[in-house]
Amino acid sequence: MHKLFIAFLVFIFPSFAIAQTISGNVREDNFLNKKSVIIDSETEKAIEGAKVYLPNYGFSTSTDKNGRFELNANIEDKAILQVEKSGYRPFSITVDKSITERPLKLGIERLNASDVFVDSGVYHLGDDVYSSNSANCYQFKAKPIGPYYSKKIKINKLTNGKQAVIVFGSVIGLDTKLAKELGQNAIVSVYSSPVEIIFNGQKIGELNMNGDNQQIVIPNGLIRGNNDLTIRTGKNLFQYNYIDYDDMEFANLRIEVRDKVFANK
Ligand SMILES: [Ca+2]
Repeated sequence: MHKLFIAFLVFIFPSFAIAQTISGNVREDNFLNKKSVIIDSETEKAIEGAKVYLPNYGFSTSTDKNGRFELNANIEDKAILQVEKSGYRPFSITVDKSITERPLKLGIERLNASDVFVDSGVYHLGDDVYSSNSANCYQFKAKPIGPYYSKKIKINKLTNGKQAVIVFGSVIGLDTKLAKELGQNAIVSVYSSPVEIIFNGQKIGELNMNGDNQQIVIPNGLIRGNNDLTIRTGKNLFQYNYIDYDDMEFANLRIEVRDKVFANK
């Protein structure tokens, strides 16, 4: 799992350079005496007084004057770690017990005027019924809000060459076919449909795997002044007697306006 985690980080790094897309960056640093550190991603200066949470373990702490913090929580499986500091974008990253042995250097970004919507909360979608082999199952402490998350969002008309992008800071607990193939859970034979992202009544994308900073572009033609965003969790495709929603959690949802990246030939 750790190898996969690193591979994902390597994968997202190039996109940072091209589109300034990710909400922070992560580097391993073995010289920190087992303390992780929070820095400003631009100036690389240590940030004092940032709040650090593990919502599913009921743990919270703050960084010291050198930006350092220690996790005195017994992390048994992957967990969402959240960082909050006023003037900065809420930041989250999925961690596991290796963080106590291999501390992290986390770069957080200043709030951006192009952030049109930010929800720093942790939401649990599903029905609270799940297998003990589910990805991250036992750490769901947030009460499920049901199969949907829904929000009304104002977006000003986009100028030429701009696009709006939905960013999921962290996603855990998905038991989709892809999550199973990637070894993100231990369920042998069954899987769920992906999470669907619905914008003004149209499905614009899916979440198929767990991980940080997953992004979905909103087609410009769908954007109005007032918009409906719905995130609907999947369901177990092998349970025919009743609906078994896939229990998952996401944190740090936001919508950013960015320069358009042209993918068409
Ligand atoms: Ca379920």
